[in-house]
Order: sequence, then C-alpha cells, then structure tokens
Amino acid sequence: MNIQTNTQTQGQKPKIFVARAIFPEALAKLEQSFEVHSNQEDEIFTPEQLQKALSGVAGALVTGSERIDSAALANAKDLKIVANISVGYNNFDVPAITAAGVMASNTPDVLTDTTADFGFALLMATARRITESEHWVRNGLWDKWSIVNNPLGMDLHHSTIGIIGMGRIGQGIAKRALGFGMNVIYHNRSRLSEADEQSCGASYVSKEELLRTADHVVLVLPYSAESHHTIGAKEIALMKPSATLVNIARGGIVDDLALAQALKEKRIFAAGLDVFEGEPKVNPELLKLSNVVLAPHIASATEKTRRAMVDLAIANLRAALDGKKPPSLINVEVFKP
Ligand code: 8YV
Repeated sequence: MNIQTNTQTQGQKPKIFVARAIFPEALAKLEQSFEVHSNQEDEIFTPEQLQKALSGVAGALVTGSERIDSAALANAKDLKIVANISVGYNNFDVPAITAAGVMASNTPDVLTDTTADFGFALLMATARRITESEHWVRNGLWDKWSIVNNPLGMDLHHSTIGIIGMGRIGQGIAKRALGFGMNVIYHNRSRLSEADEQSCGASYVSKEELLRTADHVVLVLPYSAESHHTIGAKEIALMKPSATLVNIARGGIVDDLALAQALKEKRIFAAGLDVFEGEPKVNPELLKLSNVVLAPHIASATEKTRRAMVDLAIANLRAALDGKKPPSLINVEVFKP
C-alpha cells in the first residue's frame, strides 16, 4: 500500500482519503482545499489497509470495491462522510455507518441514461450474438457463411422485454425499448404510478409471469439480502428456451453457477452479464461458454458520466465538511444542521 499525500499542506487543511484513482484534475482541485491521502496506484485495499486509511480523516471518497462496515470504521473517529462514487451502495453497511454517526452518500441521476444505454447495448449484443460474430471474423470463419450457418440471433423488435427493478435505470431501458416497438412488462417491489407506467409504456406483472412470458429479461434491481439470487435454477426453469437474460444490476442477484449450467444445456438462449458474484472474479463455468457476453462492470463507464459521478461524490463530501446537507445523502438522520 502506498498512500500519496500532498504534504506541503499537511496539518493546515481537513484530511480526506480517496480510495481509488480519480481524474487528475479532480484530485488537483481537492488538494486546494484538503490534505489528500489518496491511492492513485489504484490497488484495491485489504480491509486492514482500509481501516488504517480511514483513521484520522474527515471524509472519504470510495467506490464499490471498498466495503464500509463497522470494522472499516473502527478507528475512524474523525470521519464525517463516506461518499460513494456509485449509485448502488451495497458496499455500505448503512446501519453501521449511521450508528458511527457518519454520513453516507451515493451518485444517483448522473448515470441513469448512460447505464440505460449500456443495458440496451448489452441486450443487443446478447440477442444478436455480436461478440460471437466478432470471433467469427477474427478467426477467419467468414468464408464459411451461409443463410443458415451464421451466428443466428433473436429479434428485439416487437418482442417482449421484462424488466425486473423499475427504478430510474429500469425506466430508462423501458423508454428505449419502446423505440424498438417492444412490449414492455416489469416487476418491481412497488408498482409505478399510472403516469410513470404510461410514460414507459410498461405493464406491471408478477415475477413469475414476467419470467414465463418475456423474450428478454433485464435485471436492474438493487442488491440486498432479499434480492440475493432473484434468479436461480428455479426462475431460469420458468424462462423460454429462446429467452435472453441480462444482468446490469449487481453480482449475487443471479446465481451464476445455475445460469452457467442453464446456458451450457441451452435451457435459455443467451445471457449478457456486466456484474458477477465475487467480481472481479468470474465463475470459470461462464468463461467456457460462447452464449454469454461478458463485460467488466462498465455500465456507467463513459468519460462524461464517470466525471459527473466523481464531481457529485466530491460535492457530497464538500457539503458534509462545510456543515451543509450533502445533495445525495443516504442516511439523512445523521445530518445535524
Ligand atoms: C460503478 C455502479 O462503476 O453506480 C453503480 O451502482 O455499479 C457503477 O456505476 C461501480 O459501482 C463503482 O463504484
């Protein structure tokens, strides 16, 4: 572990910790106001290193790779805020952070459209076998083509898309699907208002009906103990053999081993995965298969959006250290004006 510090300002400014590499301009700006301890080498910290790094700092910018729980906070007596550079915050033990009197924030809204775009891109790549087709070209198989001998895919247009998790990103995917003439069904913990259902052209159905009828199932729900293995062997068994499954939600929402077995036996057509159980590790059974498109958790990864996420996380951190309410505070009960 090598933590870099802007030592010329040591002692004069509040100390903050930046857990992963961020854009240099953003770091330089932070250094004008704070004594910045940062991990620009970008190696993921062990829990012990993280605990040490949080000791003595007033604020921390973290990402999904840092688990913030009571152990991480054990020596963080000066900490006022942990600002996640991520909308999902299943890396936070929110009750433990709240019990420690620390504010927790995330980065909603700024990544909605970028992530919805990627969900749709991954769905298209999966249904139309784009990565397999690229391998055809690279492996010199193009001259073997015929009307029937090609990576033949499944249509999106005029098919039924089933979205599980109809928050901002799920709704963004639904609106994109309308442009493809798709029939949109969804399942969510709570039903949308009539106005929101209308603007997404989406009909609410049970999870079982969605799995039975959708041609394409897209997962966009937050991870929690309740959503663990929302899709396992039992749920996959309900799906059509021609169906595709796309997970841009979180690893652990899908039982990856059960999915690999189903894909191997062609019990469903294909899957597109941006998130994995235990990532950055990927279940080796998935790696053996050609009917799965794999991406390294990049749904929010455009330069513009990643900059906006960093900027919002910094705005949260600055507000907290200025005694103001962070714009996207999760545990509002901790804030004392
Ligand atoms: C992040 C994400 O890239 O915002 C989220 O919930 O999954 C991604 O945008 C990732 O979590 C890194 O923090």
